[in-house]
Amino acid sequence: MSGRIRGGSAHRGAPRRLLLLTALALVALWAFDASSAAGATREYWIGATPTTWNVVPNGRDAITNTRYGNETILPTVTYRRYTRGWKTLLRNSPAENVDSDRIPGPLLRARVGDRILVHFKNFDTVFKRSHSMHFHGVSYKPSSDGAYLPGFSGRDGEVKPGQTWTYVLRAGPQSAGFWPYHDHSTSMHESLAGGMYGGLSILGRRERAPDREFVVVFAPTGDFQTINGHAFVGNTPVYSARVGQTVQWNVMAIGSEHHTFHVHGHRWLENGIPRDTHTVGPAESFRFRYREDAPGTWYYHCHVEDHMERGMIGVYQVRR
Ligand SMILES: [Cu+2]
Repeated sequence: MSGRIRGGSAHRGAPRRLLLLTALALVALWAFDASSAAGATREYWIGATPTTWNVVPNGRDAITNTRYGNETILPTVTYRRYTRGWKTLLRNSPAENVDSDRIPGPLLRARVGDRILVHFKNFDTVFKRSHSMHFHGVSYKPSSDGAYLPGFSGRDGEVKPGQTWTYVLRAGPQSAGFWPYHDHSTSMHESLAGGMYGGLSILGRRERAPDREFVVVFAPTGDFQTINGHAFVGNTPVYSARVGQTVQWNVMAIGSEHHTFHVHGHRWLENGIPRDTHTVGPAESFRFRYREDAPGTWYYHCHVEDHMERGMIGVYQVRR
């Protein structure tokens, strides 16, 4: 009897240890999850840098065979990516998008839970204007709003030539998606006309990155209607993918007009409904994904006809 009791108590000891170990493991797992939930810190070094931009580098509209001269070249200021401390200029985009090295600005990537530090320096020694960065889709204090508000805003909203500012942003649960950023200083109007805008691509906490990711910014540039600052097939970005890849398009509009994004030969689901067009107004943005299954050379363009004619059209190539 007593032996059975002893035995029993000996057996009760083992489950207790097991329980304790399980509890410890659960606490460790929770702590690990909490630390990953706290997210990473992502740092970007960006400059507002004077440049000369050609809206139609090859000098022609290949569809109508119209020729253009020097009227397509404009001096401007764009957002450019640098190494730490603004030591060396980098390409804004990876090589897959050879056309958008200055317009749009660098694609800022993050994941829900991350903190994003954007170190900004104004290198505008040509026009000598103040500049700033104002971000959609993320959380921040007023000192990282980047908007000039007379009598209230600080240096974040008017970074003068030679000055710097660090914007502190947080990607929260409502930040997953594609969002614009742009100059919101006193020179906002000239800056937006000249290409000072870019995008944030934020993944959900456990969302997988797509195989291919494209950025399309609809905006007027000079007398043209442009995609990433360029007009007409042969100048606008040529995007490519392979059958079987997950493709994500990030689309936004800047300016005073609405645009209708359309890609040929493809459809995607929005709230379960198949779509092949989607309208974006000023500073609106959207993203969508599909698994590529349509080999060929296709158009993507704004479907507002006047905009198409003035350059808002590009090529998308899908290989087997
Ligand atoms: Cu349009």
